[in-house]
Amino acid sequence: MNILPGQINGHNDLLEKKHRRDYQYLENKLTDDGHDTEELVRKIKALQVAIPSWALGTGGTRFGRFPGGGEPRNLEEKIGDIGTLHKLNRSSGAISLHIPWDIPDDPKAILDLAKDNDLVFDAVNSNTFQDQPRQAHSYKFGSLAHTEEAIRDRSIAHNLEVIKYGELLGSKSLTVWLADGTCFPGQQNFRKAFMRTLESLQEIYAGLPHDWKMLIEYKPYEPNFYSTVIQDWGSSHLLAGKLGNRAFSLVDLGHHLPNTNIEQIVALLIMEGKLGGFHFNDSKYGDDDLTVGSIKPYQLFLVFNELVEGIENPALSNPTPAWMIDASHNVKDPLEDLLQSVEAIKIAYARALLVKQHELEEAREQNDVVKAQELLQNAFRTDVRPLVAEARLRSTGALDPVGMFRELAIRQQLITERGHKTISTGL
Ligand code: PSV
Ligand code: MN
Ligand code: MN
Repeated sequence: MNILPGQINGHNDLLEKKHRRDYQYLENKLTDDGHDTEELVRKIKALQVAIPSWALGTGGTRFGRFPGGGEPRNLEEKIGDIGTLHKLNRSSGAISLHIPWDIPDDPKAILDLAKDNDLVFDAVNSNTFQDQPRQAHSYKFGSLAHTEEAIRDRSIAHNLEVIKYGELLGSKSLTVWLADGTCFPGQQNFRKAFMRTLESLQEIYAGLPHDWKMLIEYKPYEPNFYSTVIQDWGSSHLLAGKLGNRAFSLVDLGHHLPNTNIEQIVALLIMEGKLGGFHFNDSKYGDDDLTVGSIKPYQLFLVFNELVEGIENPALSNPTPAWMIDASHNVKDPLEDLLQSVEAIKIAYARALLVKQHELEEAREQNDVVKAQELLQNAFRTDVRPLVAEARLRSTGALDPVGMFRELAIRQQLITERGHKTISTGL
């Protein structure tokens, strides 16, 4: 979808008067409160959140899928869709590929197309949870943790192949999420399965380019429902620690049991310099991949508070994590949902930037519980939307990305171009 700068300017012209009023009010308030608004805008502008290639089509559930039409039919069209998002919000400038769902048959052409759309390739994701057509070995009973060496070897080879594709596209990290685990007590020896996983990961790590990271994702259940080999941050951290300094844990917000204190996990992983990646979504019951910020915005803010404090703290040396949205839905337009997701992430980030870290630390030292809570909630209760909009405006994005998506009838245009019934891969 070609969106012309003139169209964005036209949209912004209509909204700018109101935006200026709102921004002026917030700018005065924040300046009075001791914040440097220019610095805040600069930081918000710099935040880029990768879009996974599997989030552009309707995800569906095991009970059915209700595609909305005009969904991308191949990698080229997926890149086109992410390019559209990026033009609108200027914060979706990276794509995360899943192999073999999105094999770049002509990597050079794909790279050029991504460049034309102002996109870079973020982490590449391997897939050893689904059998592919004509695959000799089945992942039914696991992949990197499988009891059979031939299947472990096949899984290792797949990961190494994914790295090769990533290298051609300029990616710098491999994300490993495993479905390996069990559905029934007694099915597996926990320690042996873990050790087999470690050994397999060691072989992949040996093939990791020197400037790459390996990101190890954990998940407590699904598709296995009794145990998973990498069930929690402890298991992931254990593996990352044993592998070496280019291996990190990846936190996916949806991969925790209800009420887990995710912000505390983030704080400790950053303390260890081992938080490598972050997947955003939200959930009410489980890993149901709802839109980030739609259910627990305060939790998201608290997580960002740890991320901001941890990453900006000169005493700590955690690298900036790879940010990615990891959600797909059945009832929303996927592109509108991604615009909402990026906006929710930026709002949480902007609010976290308002936390007065020194004062918070002082309150903590003095056990002033009320003051600590006030400091956090003052930041959380600030309506930062004009700040986020200002950052977008200054990056040549649209003041109201979802509004503009609708004004331009982008979905209708995609349906005209691609048709109502399209097949796209995705979870
Ligand atoms: C499955 O839970 C999952 O959503 C993981 O979070 C991965 O990041 C993603 O699929 C792709 O492998
Ligand atoms: Mn994930
Ligand atoms: Mn997930």
